Amino acid sequence: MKTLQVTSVLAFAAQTAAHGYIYSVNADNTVYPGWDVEIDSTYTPALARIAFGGGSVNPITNTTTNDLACNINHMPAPGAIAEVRAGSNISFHWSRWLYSHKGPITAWMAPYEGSVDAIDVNKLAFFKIKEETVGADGIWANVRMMNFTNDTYTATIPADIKPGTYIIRNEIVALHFALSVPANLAGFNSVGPQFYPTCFNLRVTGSGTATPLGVNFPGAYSATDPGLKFDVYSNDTNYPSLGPAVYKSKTSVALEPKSLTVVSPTGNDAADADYYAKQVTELEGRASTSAYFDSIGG
Ligand SMILES: [Cu+2]
Repeated sequence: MKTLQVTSVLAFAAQTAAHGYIYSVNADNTVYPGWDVEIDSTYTPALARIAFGGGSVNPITNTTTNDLACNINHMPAPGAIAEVRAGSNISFHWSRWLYSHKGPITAWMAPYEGSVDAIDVNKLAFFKIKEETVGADGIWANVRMMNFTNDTYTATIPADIKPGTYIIRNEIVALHFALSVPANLAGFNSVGPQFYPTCFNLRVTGSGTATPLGVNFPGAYSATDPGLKFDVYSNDTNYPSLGPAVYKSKTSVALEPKSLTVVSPTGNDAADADYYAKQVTELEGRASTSAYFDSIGG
């Protein structure tokens, strides 16, 4: 039916607009722009970002694709780097996410050598530094993030890792369609897990020596993993985890307090005002689209 097809296309476009992205990162008390999918790609020359750019917010639905490492379009490579002290916190600030998209949220790090534009993200060895899944209260990581931590996900840089350059990867895995897709959404969703990763460029300082073993993306997950076949509509709170265990630092460190710094998104005060105004409009629009998709379970 023609009307139905048109509706499906519109719904697909709207659903794409509903997915969130990381628009800001607080790395050891310095706030960096993330990658604003609607705004950043409109600047020439490219803005210097700690994020791998591109801007796809679409789900990755395959555990064997190269896109699993740092998302679909991960160019341009970062033109900036965030300096963090081993043992400090890093917070990823997402635009409004979706309550329906239940699943684990993780953070990973991988060391690299040389220039960031020359690295092959599929050859990096990522170790997991944090995994949040479903709590004993039945509340999933995505819901916790939306309701209790102001849409931010925070991980701690392991205190004992060797100083140097790293890629940090924050990923939401959505399992709401892992086992089946409801009839009203079947036209534009396939059965299976969905992956939403983003990567950022870090320089870690400190005196650690640890070099945790890592895994590659793709490679870390398999479509048959119990953690990807999990029924998020059950009341089961024994989620089996996904991928390797979280790396735990063997040491702790007492860091001096550091005052908050905000990095300008454009390098120019007048242009920043315009940038932030556009961003607010964009974030509000996405929030209302997300709320609509939550209301229909999409
Ligand atoms: Cu989705």
